[in-house]
Amino acid sequence: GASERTFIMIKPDGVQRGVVGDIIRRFEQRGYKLVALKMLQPPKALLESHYEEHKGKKFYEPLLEYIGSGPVVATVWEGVNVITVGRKMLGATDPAKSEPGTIRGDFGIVTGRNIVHGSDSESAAKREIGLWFRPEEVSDWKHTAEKWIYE
Ligand code: YYY
Ligand code: MG
Repeated sequence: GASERTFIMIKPDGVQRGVVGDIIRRFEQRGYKLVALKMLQPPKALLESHYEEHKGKKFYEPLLEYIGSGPVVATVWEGVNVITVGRKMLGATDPAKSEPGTIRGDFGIVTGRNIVHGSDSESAAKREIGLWFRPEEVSDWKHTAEKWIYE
């Protein structure tokens, strides 16, 4: 598979629960490369764009209120299959259906407080990275361990 990038965001509940470091650790430990990171209080317009596919659904307004309620930690990770594997590391949307060992399965109980966001496709990843980061905020750097992570 080709190397790709995904957008992973630790939601305000993840920040409040004190699991920012744990979530970053899991991706680092797996071998993925951190290429962008920032904490911010997301403006409403950004969240409307980010969640535009859900506009009109019954959970849309509470979702925007929840994600906008405090600072989030926005990150971009790079590696082979990181979009699909990243989603597996997150677990199911509903933490009750997430396996233990996943982020949501280890830290969450209900869908409306599910700790973390991850892009679900290549097109979503591109779109979300572009929404949350300016190009110069994403670092190109060489992982010196790369030859020990990939064959
Ligand atoms: O991509 P993912 O976050 O796993 O789920 P989505 O179906 O895209 O929904 C986005 C977000 O909305 C979800 O993480 C929690 C919230 N949500 C909700 O509160 N209630 C639902 N029934 C569905 C989603
Ligand atoms: Mg989604």
